[in-house]
Amino acid sequence: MYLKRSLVVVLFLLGSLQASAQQIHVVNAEARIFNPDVIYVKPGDNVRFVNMTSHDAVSINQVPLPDGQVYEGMLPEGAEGWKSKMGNDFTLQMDIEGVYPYVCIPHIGFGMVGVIVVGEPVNVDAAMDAARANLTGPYRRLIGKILKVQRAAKKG
Ligand SMILES: [Cu+2]
Repeated sequence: MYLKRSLVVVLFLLGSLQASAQQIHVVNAEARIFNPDVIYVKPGDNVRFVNMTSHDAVSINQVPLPDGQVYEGMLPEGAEGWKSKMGNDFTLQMDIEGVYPYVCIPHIGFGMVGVIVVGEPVNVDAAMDAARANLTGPYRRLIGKILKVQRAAKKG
């Protein structure tokens, strides 16, 4: 009896540790925007994209450009990024610290873009330099979002 109760207590404690260690954050695709457009999470947290019926979400380094090129230098070192399936809700686990600019390809012309910030925005200055130097056409919409993160980081 006593042993059983202790086991329940231990399991409960493990459960709450797990809950506090890993949070799920939701990004809602609303018409032509991601809400919130900039989201701050901790390393190990999940980010869930919902209402993605007519949208996708693609990290800027995985956007297929017409000439076979890709945009580099805007994700943290070692981060692979992601490319969601058009129309599908999905969940990311964010492990590597830094900023992750991303876009909805069908609605890039409307400025449907966002940034995920994991822990400290360690690469925000590099991301901004790369964005200003390399982004073309409607993808330059990301500059304003990265700027938002950069300004918040400077305020401390
Ligand atoms: Cu969209």
